[in-house]
Amino acid sequence: MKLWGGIGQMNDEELLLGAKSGNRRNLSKLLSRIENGKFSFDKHSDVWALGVTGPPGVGKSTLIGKLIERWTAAGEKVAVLAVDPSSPVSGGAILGDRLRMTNSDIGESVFVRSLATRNHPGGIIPNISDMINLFSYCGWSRIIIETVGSGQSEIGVIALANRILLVDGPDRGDMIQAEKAGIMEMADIIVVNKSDLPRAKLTADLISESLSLGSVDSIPVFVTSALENKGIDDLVVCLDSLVPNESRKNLRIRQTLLSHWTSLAISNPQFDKIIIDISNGSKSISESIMSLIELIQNEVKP
Ligand SMILES: Nc1nc2c(ncn2[C@@H]2O[C@H](COP(=O)(O)OP(=O)(O)OP(=O)(O)O)[C@@H](O)[C@H]2O)c(=O)[nH]1
Ligand SMILES: [Mg+2]
Repeated sequence: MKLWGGIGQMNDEELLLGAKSGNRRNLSKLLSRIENGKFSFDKHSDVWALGVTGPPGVGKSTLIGKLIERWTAAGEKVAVLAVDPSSPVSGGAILGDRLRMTNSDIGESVFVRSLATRNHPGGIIPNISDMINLFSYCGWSRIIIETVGSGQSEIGVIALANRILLVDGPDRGDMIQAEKAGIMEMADIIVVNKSDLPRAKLTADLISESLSLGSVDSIPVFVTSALENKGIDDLVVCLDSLVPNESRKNLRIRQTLLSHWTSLAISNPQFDKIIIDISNGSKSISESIMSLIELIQNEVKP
């Protein structure tokens, strides 16, 4: 029998075998190896991944908690990747702990992993797609990625999912950011949460209206209260029957490509030096881009 401490010595194949048969510690270890660039897993399977994004504090984690309850009750295994969870109550690991504490059956079918972008150059976590593939390979049938905000790196992350849910609060102002950032174009479903507060319905109507004016084809807009458990069942039905949209696929690939490219550039050890070269006039922007391409090429070569 292996001692607990032995897990660090296990090779990738041993860990993978355990993770596939339900060993959470093995899965966790492999996720760390992926995060640290020590293991890659690009085996494609029929992945079901949902990106959940939206402005801070609109109730994304609370809503995800409700989705988890519904899905685990229906026999699904739900994995959550919480990128930069900021909510002390429901974010990241605490969400998982709470679910495990309240219902051990649910706990077994839920896996929550927090990822901090501050640990990575340029705020971009590489290889999240490998994590998604790994979850799927290990039998996790619902994979959720939560991000907050609408910066380039968040969009790059969310675009890795093949379904996107944009969550807004009852205050319309926040959503404008998402529109500007182009997240709305990638969203398959929009939810206005906190319907127990005034203006949520009005906000949903305004969003539907602005969608019908634009070029975006019909995106369902739901109104929910995660707090009062309202509107969740309809949302789950819609999510379950959602077929990944082909026309949005290229938009997502575009975002993924851009964020990976940025990540490669920023994480290059010469990046800061190149900036100094531009700053003191010894290199032009186009010369610097050529240098970067060359550096990246040499790095990527086996
Ligand atoms: N009134 C009301 N409050 C809600 C609802 N859903 C969530 N909240 C509250 O809103 C606050 C933020 O909820 P979170 O679920 O952490 O929101 P979030 O969008 O995940 O937050 P970040 O990850 O920090 O961006 C908490 O105090 C929740 O209890 C809702 O439907 N109605
Ligand atoms: Mg959250």
